[in-house]
Amino acid sequence: MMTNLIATNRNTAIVGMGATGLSAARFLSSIGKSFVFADSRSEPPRLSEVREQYPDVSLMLGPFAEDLLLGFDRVVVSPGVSLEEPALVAARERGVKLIGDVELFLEQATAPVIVITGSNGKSTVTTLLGKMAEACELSVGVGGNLGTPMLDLLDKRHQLYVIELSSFQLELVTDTQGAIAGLLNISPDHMDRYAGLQQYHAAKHRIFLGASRVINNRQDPLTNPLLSTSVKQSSFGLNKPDLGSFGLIDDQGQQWLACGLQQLMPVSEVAIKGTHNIANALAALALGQAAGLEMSAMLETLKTYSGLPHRCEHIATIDNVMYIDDSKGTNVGATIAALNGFGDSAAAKLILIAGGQGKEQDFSKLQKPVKQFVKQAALFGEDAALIAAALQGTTQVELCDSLEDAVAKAHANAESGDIVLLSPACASFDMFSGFEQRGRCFQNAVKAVVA
Ligand code: UMA
Ligand code: ADP
Repeated sequence: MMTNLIATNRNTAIVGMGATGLSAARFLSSIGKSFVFADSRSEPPRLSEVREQYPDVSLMLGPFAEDLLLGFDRVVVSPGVSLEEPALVAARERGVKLIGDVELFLEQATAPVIVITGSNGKSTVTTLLGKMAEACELSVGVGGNLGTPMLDLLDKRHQLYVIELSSFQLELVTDTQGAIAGLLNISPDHMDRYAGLQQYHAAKHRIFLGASRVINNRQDPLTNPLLSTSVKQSSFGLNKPDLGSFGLIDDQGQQWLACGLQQLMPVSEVAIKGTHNIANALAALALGQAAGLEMSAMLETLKTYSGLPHRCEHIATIDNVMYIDDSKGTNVGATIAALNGFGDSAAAKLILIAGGQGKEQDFSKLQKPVKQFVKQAALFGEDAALIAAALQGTTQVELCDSLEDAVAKAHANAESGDIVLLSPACASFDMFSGFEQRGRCFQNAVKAVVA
């Protein structure tokens, strides 16, 4: 059991004045605890909001001095700040307690909690599970890395929480306090923050610490939990399931979602499309079942839930050319899934728009699906040249000045039956405020070229 993180009236610093930092401030204020703020930026974006709401709270702004946090008992660290930051390393060495919003949240939550992580598919599975819980008429809090900070979800009336966790948020987690934990998949991401895949993998696997039930992807060995057999485990995958697990069964040429031997629903009736989304649907069923959600309500949800914006979202079909916005494809693994998701019918019909901040990824992993499916790659952004070098010899490459330029080039080259897919495999922060703005820019550019 975790020691009570908020009981004592201790000297607390909140590091980071973003969504998490502000939610921690609201939470601490609501229980009458004092705190100070620190942010390494001299003018963090929400500075005026903080000054207005917390006129009496001290703000420590600008690059962190190594001894900045030594005088505190406890530091609430925002996920965007690396634990390798020298001020945090020094604080930890001095015995200062570092915590994240996950620990504060889990200590307060009075309803069962489902926590979900993975390199890709987290937001889709989290949202889907939220809808499934609503279909079961439960009061449910849905958020975390998805958007709404989890501390803002706390509500005694909730009967369930569904929380998306990033590897950053998991770094300080030591006990998920009996949560139902799901690890969807692991492929390299955030390699600019981690020393290597091993460190990223270790952060993701912290989701299993202290969990009461665990669900993993049996087709992705990197998700295998290293746990004692006393913890109840089940799995999902796109192959035939074992008893108690979720997967696919072929029945006279038709694929069915299945639990063990039980056929649940034809795959063709699932509203979200693409092979990766069928895996997401199975993961949601496995997690939902572990939380006691009613199967019939979950299956009904799968028939209607059409997915989140900017995840393989169909934007328009013009002159028989389909335009797809997968702006949330922010790493190589996501883009590979998006390309494979169209299946063999898309061979040599895809025009891929990709690029942005590469986060030190290995783009050579794109070679195989690009060679198989992509007739042209229109590349833009900070690391376009790196991607072009990795794709050499696999497809025709166009280097573009901007996303608008990439859309114009794709439009000019597209023929009837082609698919123009924005799936950048990169972060967007070199040119945009985030993947949403990049997606909106793509959609506007599509409207502009076809006008
Ligand atoms: N920053 C500084 N100095 C600081 C504090 C932050 O430069 O002292 C920078 C960070 O490096 C980062 C930015 O400010 O570039 C935001 O960092 P933050 O920790 O303040 O982020 P929040 O606004 O609290 O938002 C976080 C998640 N962001 C990150 O982990 C970077 C949000 O996920 C999440 O929705 C929110 O908490 C609520 O839980 C976003 C994200 O990009 C969607 N997540 C990454 C991903 O999905 O790949 C992990
Ligand atoms: P996350 O929250 O983990 O970023 P999302 O559900 O927002 O995941 O999906 C982001 C992108 O990842 C999608 O646009 C798609 O390209 C890809 N993706 C979604 N689900 C999967 C999956 N199960 N496996 C691999 N890639 C996926």
